Amino acid sequence: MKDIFTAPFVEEMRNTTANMYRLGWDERNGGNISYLLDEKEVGEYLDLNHVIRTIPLGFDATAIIGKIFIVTGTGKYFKNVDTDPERNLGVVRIAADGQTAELLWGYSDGGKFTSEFPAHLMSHMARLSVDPANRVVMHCHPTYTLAMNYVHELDEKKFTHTLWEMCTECIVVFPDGIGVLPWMLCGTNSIGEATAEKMKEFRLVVWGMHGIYGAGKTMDETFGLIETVEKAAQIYMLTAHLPRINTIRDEQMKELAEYFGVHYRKDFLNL
Ligand code: 2HA
Ligand code: ZN
Repeated sequence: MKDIFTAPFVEEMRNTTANMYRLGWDERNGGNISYLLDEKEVGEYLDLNHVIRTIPLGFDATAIIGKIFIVTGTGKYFKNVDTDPERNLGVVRIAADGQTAELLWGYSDGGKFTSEFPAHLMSHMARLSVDPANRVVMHCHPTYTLAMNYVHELDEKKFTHTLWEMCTECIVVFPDGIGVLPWMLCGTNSIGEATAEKMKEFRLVVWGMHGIYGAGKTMDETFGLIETVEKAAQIYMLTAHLPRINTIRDEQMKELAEYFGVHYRKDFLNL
């Protein structure tokens, strides 16, 4: 059996959480990541027949029975994942009853997965239904994106359009746009269901006045989506109070999307 501390998926979780913390997106216990793993790969590092303990999920995950995830722990700080991954992360498998998670590794202080695990798993199910290659769901509190929530209408079309205007590459990076939810109570199944509903349509979902969710095939894709939104939101917050002299026009965004061959939300442009 190989050493789990050398597993690429553990390394990716360590690097990504450290990066997100360094960028100021994950203060205190803010943020969470779940990463769908390949059973064969996990089997090289862990005995798949050895369940440390079981943890109730609190909702029905029948659609993903047997799937294995590495997930950040509840109350844990991204700041600390790199130095103590076994305490701050866990590898869990959805049990045959679809109602419990089987802990295969981690949460070494008796902890459990993030309180946002319902939103994560429901989002995984929603993304997998439209993209079978989806692996990652990521949540964080990026500073400028959050700041923008207070001064910009929380409307999907308007929010997406404003961000597309802020950097030339935005419409190419997230042509599917951004779903927006109003402020809702976090940690609940209801916000999970609402997020998953949006995830059928979008890889990015803003939680009004809270943060953002991203989903993708790889850690890089998912991180890159949020990073691009955050960059655009930063440009917006640096310029929103100043007279606008230049802008990227809708015809230019259309030109970009067509040149790069992306399927974009035509209804989010005003043409
Ligand atoms: O886990 O970010 O939304 C901490 C959070 C909750
Ligand atoms: Zn949060």
